[in-house]
Amino acid sequence: MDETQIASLLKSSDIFPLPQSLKLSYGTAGFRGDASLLDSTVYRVGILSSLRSLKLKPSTIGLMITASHNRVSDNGIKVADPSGGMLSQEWEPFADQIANASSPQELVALIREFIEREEISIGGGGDVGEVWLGRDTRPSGESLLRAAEIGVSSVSGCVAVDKGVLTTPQLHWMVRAKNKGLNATESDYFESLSTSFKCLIDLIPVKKLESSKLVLDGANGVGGEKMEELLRGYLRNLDVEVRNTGRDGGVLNESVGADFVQKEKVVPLGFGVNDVGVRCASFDGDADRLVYFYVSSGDKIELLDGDKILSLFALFIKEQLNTLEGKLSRLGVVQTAYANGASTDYLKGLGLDVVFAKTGVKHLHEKAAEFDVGIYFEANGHGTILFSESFVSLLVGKQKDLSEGSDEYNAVSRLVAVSNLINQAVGDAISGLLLVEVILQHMGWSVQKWNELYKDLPSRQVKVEVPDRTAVVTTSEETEALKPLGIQDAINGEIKKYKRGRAFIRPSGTEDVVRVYAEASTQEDADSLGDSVAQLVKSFLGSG
Ligand code: G16
Repeated sequence: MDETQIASLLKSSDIFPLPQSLKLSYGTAGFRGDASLLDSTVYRVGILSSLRSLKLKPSTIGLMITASHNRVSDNGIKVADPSGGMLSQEWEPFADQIANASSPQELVALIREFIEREEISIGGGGDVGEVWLGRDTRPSGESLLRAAEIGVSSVSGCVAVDKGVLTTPQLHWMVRAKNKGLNATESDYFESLSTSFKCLIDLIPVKKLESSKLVLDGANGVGGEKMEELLRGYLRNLDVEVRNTGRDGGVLNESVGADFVQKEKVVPLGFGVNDVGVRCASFDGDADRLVYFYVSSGDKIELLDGDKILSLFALFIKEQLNTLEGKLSRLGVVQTAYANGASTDYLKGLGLDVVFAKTGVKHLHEKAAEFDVGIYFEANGHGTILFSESFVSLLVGKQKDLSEGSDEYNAVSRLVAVSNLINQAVGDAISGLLLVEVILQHMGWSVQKWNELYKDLPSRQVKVEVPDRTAVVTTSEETEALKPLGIQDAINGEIKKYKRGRAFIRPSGTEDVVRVYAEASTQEDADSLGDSVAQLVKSFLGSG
């Protein structure tokens, strides 16, 4: 790193001093916190993204300004690697270090040491690193994006490209496409989704059900807006009414959106008794999560969460794979400890390989990629289907030898279309919604019929505010707490009191809380188990 580069970093980092006593951790999906404190963090992640781009040259990296499901006053950053997936976990410790560097000098020293270790050449001329920036609709997004731009361009040879307001999965999709040398604009994204959606609709053998209206809760965020754009410009015949677009004064994620609906299991604002029985869906703030629901009565809903979406997808994919001659593929599904026990039983009953990963799509994605077709979903609605490149090539090759219109030909065509429809980079509420819609039409199922695949075990989730959530340390699968000492024995004591009782605690990686999950054979028992475990958390860790 030459003197000019050092001077440039020192100068730009002076503009963004680290707020006093700010301690950040990369967390489940990148840095998050109160937006007013994040300028220095975003600027520094801008530098990191440039270094990543230079390291993996020639490649484009994505940097998304979003705090997803968190409240509107928060913001954060997600980084997309050239594959479109999350930033490699190997770089997270460096991200933590630079985000917490207390002075420009310390920051530069850390960068210098890192680029030497990683053998990244800066400013050698020729190599241009590129970072694509996107943001959600949060009011703080624009100024944070400017800080990211300064960070990116303070590394010699690197440029920032502002892609404007996007959903997180759109940016991941675009980064993946760009690095594969494909067309990578937002309209290419819409085009790819709508073309494969129409292809799947055309492949429905017999229309068993008239398509009915879907009502979408856009969480007052970017997803509703983008869904409307897709409907207006590409899928005019799809009957979707979008509510909670944010245009009518609603607040992002406040009593709306996938996180709210999935955790509270009540109707979001803007929905009510007039919607009883209607098929509804919710996105989260940056549209990487999707859940379905229908209003049963009053403010009560029947929730079809990520587990149920996973089950629907698994059933459909399995049906297509079974139609192919010969054993061509390994299909697997990935869940987390939050998966409802009934869903896991159902998936195992289908004869599927079910594996578990830690919370966080980065962990699930990695495991799903080990299969030819790997489906992963978190119960909160974040998930997708990964097709290995070799399997897609095999399908495309096979298609040429089959007679058009045969069952096998149609099954192969459906699988290829699904691989184009469903976002291969990351969980994507828009593409997930389109796939759910087409599968329901294919099966001839209403949302109620879909819900009957299995009955969820009653569950309860509680957030507990504590002085220091990092005092909770869990096993790698997050099902047992190793610290504070003694808490797991106390939790086990509570679990024993309930039929089909199951509970665990873990520190959130996106909010300053400890999460409690409880499951039991009745709702009353699940509530009671959840409350008593929350009490244990408070008594071991104190109240926040
Ligand atoms: C992020 C991650 C998800 C994770 C969620 C909650 O979602 O991408 O994988 O499930 O945070 O994580 P935690 O329980 O650690 O707070 P999002 O939609 O908020 O970006």
